[in-house]
Amino acid sequence: MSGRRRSVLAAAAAALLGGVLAALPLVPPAPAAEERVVNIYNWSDYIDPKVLEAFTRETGIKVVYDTYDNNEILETKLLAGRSGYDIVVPSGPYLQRLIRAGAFLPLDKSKLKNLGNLWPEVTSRLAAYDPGNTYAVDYMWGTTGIGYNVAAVRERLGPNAPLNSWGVVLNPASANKLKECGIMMLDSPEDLIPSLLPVFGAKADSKRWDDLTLVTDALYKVRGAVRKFHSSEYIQALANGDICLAVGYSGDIMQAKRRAEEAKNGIDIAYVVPKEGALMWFDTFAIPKDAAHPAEALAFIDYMMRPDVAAANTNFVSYASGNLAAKKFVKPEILNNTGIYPDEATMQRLSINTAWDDRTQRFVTRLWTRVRTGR
Ligand code: N2P
Repeated sequence: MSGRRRSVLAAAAAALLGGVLAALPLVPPAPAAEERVVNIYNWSDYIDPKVLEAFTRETGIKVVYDTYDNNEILETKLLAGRSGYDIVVPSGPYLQRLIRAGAFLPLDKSKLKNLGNLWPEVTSRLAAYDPGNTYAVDYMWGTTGIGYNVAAVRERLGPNAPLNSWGVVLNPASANKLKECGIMMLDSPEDLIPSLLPVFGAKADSKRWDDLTLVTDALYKVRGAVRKFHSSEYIQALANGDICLAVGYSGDIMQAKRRAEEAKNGIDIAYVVPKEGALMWFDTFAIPKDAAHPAEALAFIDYMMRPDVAAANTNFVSYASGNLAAKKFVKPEILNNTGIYPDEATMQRLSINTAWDDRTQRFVTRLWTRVRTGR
């Protein structure tokens, strides 16, 4: 190769390299679409895993998914800040407290094209916690009641014992008869206290300390018959016959029933909203103020409000969806189950509760510690 030819080539190569360098951006390249991520913190046993897979397939957004089983854990993390989550699922009164504490971003509703699928009645009830529905949309709603292993309980209480009353667990003679076959209760004063207040003639939303104490005094008297206060273990324990009674959440008890049926172990589980009344609650999607991926969080919330997706979750977890348009995709056996979608008569017995102020919350924590630990 001649010297002249070589220098022409070198000049061309230098020009090419210069062009390439000039075209290189000074900032690092944006992450590829497949690196988009959303960090979700949701209740345990509360989603169809196939929905998460489909969301990633359809949007390219990876899901990192953690679970909890009571609102206090969530509240503590959010108040500490830097939770690392983009989506959380507080229940009404905790949503209310956390909104007051400035814990959430307002939802950019222009990004939520499926908002119109929500159930107006559920949305308006949620406004009691989130005025103007600014920060949250409903995911599921349900009740707190009693799950029975019907045969085991009837064997101990007699074939005609009425099971539709809180007396089954609050009456020490009755609770003691069930002690050996196993009682579990939610480790959740914000569910137990409002559910039981009507038994004592008080309103479920009473904030009077005397009223709150009536409930925890009654629980204190039967605490010796309770094997464990825990907010999620009862599903499997009921399903496999380790316990015969759980004070728990509607859908979780239905999941226990389904697990027993699938295992064909002969255990028949029933869920009851006691005649004295029970709590109706709402669990909502909200975006923490310091979320690193708010756009992905909105994409996730919008996806969850698609009627087919909302119905897939309800069909899987046996909780009523906050999505009215989803109803036509919900399996009839779930839609017609009044333990999941309460009928009018059951609705009449259901109450909602609002947040305790901080002083009352601390008082309740002390009352609850006494129930749990005996001290
Ligand atoms: C899901 C329990 C959610 C109900 N396992 C609590 N509000």
